[in-house]
Amino acid sequence: MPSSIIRKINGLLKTEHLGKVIHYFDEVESTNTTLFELALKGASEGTSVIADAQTQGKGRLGRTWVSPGGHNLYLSVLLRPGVGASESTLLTLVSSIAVYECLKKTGIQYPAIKWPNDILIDKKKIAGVLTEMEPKGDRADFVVVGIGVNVNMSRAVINREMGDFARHVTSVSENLGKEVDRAKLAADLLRELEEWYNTMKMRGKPAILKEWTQRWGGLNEKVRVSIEGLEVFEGIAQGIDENGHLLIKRENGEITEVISGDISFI
Ligand code: BT5
Repeated sequence: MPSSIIRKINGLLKTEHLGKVIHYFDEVESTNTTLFELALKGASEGTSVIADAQTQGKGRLGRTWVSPGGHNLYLSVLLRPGVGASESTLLTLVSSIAVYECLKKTGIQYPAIKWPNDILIDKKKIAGVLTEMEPKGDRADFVVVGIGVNVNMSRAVINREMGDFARHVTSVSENLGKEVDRAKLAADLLRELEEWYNTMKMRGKPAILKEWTQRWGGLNEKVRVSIEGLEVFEGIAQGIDENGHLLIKRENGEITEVISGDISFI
């Protein structure tokens, strides 16, 4: 993704704030790390970092986001929402809705959100969101929203890059049967993110929880919950509570709240 992409994104961008300043790199360790440093130096809300490749792309809980150059979108956006630190998890839900909507508008028919931060198509992962927050007292000083979208990876590239979990991974081009313009996708995604961020600010938490749940692929699904790689228990996914925590109904009827972890469908 050459740096002329920034000019192209600027030409296509329909936002008021997000992405008005974009820092582009051919390669970084992690766009989230780069943007976090800019944020600590006082970068303004909406400042974004895009890279063609990441050498240490981050997932949650110390995991890796496989980030080869030439194919995908690795985007981080700085938000200064002025909310309580605990409210900032809402931004993961906001970002997941934005990715979902962006993919739909790109022509993908059946995306689904998987708790807490994955976007799947046919149970294969096409995108992931990693939000990182800098606290200031009991407030969030800022939140870095990192979004990775598999855009133009062919099946051969996915197999080469993703190794053992290639069968659980897909891309936009694999689903549409054609490549898409990464600059346009980036501009569209920034637009969606701004729209849903504004929705959060104007309509509040209940609206976001409702919109997220409508796009969630897990309601009433039987799932296995694991925390830090340990298989913990099975149950039926019931929904999320007001903190965005997943509610699982166990066999004995008890409801367990999952704050952080992974689920797989069974
Ligand atoms: C995520 O973590 O899904 C968050 C991914 C966020 C990536 C973006 S890229 C821009 C910004 N800068 C960063 O450094 N990060 C963000 P998690 O739920 O923990 O999922 C990680 C798991 O997804 C891995 O353990 C793999 O199983 C799988 N995975 C890794 N790379 C993948 C890829 N490119 N496509 C699909 N699945 C992948």
